[in-house]
Amino acid sequence: LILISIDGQTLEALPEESILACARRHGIYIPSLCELNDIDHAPGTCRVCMVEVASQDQASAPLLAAACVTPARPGMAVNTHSRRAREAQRLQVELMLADHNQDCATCVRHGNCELQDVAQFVGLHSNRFFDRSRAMGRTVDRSSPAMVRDMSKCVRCQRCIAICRQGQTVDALVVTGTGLDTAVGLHHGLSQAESTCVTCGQCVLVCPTGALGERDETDRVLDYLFDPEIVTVFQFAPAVRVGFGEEFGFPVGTNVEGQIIAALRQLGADIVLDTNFAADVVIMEESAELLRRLGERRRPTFTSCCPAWINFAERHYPDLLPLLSSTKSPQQCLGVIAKTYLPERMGIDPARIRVISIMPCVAKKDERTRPQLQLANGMREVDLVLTTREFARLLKRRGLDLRNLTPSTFDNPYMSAYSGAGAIFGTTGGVMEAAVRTMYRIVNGRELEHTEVTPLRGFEGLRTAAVEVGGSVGTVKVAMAHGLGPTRELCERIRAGTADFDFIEIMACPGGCVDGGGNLRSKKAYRRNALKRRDTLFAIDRANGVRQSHNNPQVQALYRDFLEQPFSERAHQLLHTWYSD
Ligand code: HC1
Ligand code: SF4
Repeated sequence: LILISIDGQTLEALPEESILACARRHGIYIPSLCELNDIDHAPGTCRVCMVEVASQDQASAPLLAAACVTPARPGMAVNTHSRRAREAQRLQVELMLADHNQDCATCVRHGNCELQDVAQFVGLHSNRFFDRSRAMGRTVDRSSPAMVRDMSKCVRCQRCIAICRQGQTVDALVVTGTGLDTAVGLHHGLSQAESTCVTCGQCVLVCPTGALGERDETDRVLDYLFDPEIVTVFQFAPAVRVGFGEEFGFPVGTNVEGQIIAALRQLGADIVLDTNFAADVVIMEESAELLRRLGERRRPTFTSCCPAWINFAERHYPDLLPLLSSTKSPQQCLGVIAKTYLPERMGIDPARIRVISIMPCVAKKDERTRPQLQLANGMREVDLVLTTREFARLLKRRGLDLRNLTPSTFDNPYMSAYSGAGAIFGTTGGVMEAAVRTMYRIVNGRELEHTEVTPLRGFEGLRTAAVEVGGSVGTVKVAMAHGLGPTRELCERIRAGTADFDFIEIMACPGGCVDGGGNLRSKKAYRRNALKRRDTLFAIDRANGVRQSHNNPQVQALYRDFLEQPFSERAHQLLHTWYSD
């Protein structure tokens, strides 16, 4: 038993526990900035968590110590807010702000910034050391179509390096320089676009300030909305409806699909469609493709709807690219269909259409700029992508509060209905389960008896299962990985020839899109809400009268009236693509 005293209270500490962790467990707040318990990160670099520590017998004078890296020892007496401790905490924040861009009012993290929080807590009212030229001389990297790295707002906490290196195993980021010139950069001095970064956005989720973020495109959306010549077509991803409500105070995992539709209409959207519809279309193509490849004994096939996974394959495992499914992602399929089939049905000039996606994802922004993802006339399939965060910003810029909106429903008769299978795309294992439901039907001519394929569900980083599809196909060996650490493990096994799978689902973000890198940012937290969001997706599936993609009546009409059948010449031309290193 380790007993210590913190602010006069005798408390029990766990073996190897730091003073900070012990205090937090007992509800005592010590300001901290660099550490992030959810990713086991306590580098001790910011030193905002300074406390005074004395031995209980007061044999020696108290020492100042950083609480995050000082283990609790029997008999310690810790004071978190003595004058000396408070002054040490304040000095650290003041030093940190000395070369920090102070344009807080215009920063995207304003009001949601951990640095602002600690500055308030320590009572810092002015800054004796601020050196504007040093702050503004830092790198702002805008080379990526998806992300911006603004080092004038970086506090060198190294959370981004930790998540990229240990979590995602991409290891794109590194500490550069020394002393006052210490910064975070890309390996070998490369720009973000040239580097091995895959724009998964996980570093954005853990950044405590506005140093990392997506490229903000809310103004461009407003331009489209206010241009009378343009027909705006919005789509939103499966996972957005279960993650977005939190920004407006709804409980975690609330389904706010109806409120999002209402908000888009209030914004002035001309047509509101659902990415879930396109997820059903993807299943039609991908199931047919998989069965065809199995017949040719080409295995395994990887899913290809996650753009950060595609980036990862291109930059880290280019030899595996031929194994990727050629079916485009739901985002892109929706864009293509909205610029071909939809205008034909609705009598709109396709040149007037702009497709805008709302995605819980940063990498979707660079996916839409891929040169191979354009229509034959050079039009982009998707014109703009907003992350969930930007969408929240957009609503606030227009004075809309989700809580004040009456939920609405989709009304487009061509591209907004979805099956339960399309809905579960947003969680790890969802694409696989949706594909199995349709493959079973193709092979056996009847529906799978147990629609919910529970062996495919779960949350471990890497899961495997054998699914009995029957007929000429027999058993299909599948694997599902989420997060790039487990993905790398699987890719290595495939390279080494020690993996035996037919079909592999990859989602680059741990948890899948429900915890994608474009989601709302929490302070001092990482990945706490994924399970509740996932459970709501499963509930949406269960409540849907149509559980299989092939039974979606609008998908059936699309094939009957336009595409003919999966892998028809037109389907191939519009809905399939290729990847190269
Ligand atoms: Fe996803 Fe997908 S599920 S990639 O995770 O295949 O972003 O939600 O929109 O395109 O449908 C994200 C989510 C999303 C695509 C679909
Ligand atoms: Fe690393 Fe992903 Fe951030 Fe790129 S976006 S630096 S890959 S964590």
